[in-house]
Amino acid sequence: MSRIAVYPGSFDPVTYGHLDIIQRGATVFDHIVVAVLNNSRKTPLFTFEERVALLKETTKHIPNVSVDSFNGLLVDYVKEKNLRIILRGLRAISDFEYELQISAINKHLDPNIETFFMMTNNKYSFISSSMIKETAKYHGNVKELVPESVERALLEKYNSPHE
Ligand code: COD
Repeated sequence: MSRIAVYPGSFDPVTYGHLDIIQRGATVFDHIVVAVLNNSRKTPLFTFEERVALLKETTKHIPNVSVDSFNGLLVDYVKEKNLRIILRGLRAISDFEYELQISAINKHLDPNIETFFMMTNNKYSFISSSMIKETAKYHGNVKELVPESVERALLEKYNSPHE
């Protein structure tokens, strides 16, 4: 039986923190489906298409990783794909409370679903997409925090006359 995990998120944008979880997850599970939420409550900086494209570009070297998207409830997406494992990353206590809540509601909605957590890599424990955006907005250096393609995309966003 092959073990396929869904790694869901906003990925606005993908960081080395996310990529570390994907990379390590891909050594534990047979396949990782990175699932990008399309209809977020928050207004993302990057469009849905841009977030998916950056994820595809930055994970293309890992053969057992694919990128997909979902709308609505995560449990419905996971069920529809005939899967049952959700993979999430944990950084600090602040993540724990939120993650505990969403894993509990997901379990309530579908008892067949199991959420697995991977601890952050110490090197990337302080990285979040929101901090990356704020740093890039004020022209701080994000070089070691995101891949080059993401750094370029951030530069374009914040140098564009619409921002
Ligand atoms: N190190 C380790 N892990 C990290 C790091 C890092 N530096 N940075 C982020 N992560 C982890 C996060 O902890 C998370 O597990 C994952 O990477 C993705 O993070 P984000 O921030 O891109 O994505 P989120 O947390 O905004 O994604 C939330 C979902 C989209 C999964 C959630 O809102 C959802 O499922 N929405 C659909 C509606 C639904 O079903 N809701 C639940 C019932 S109410």
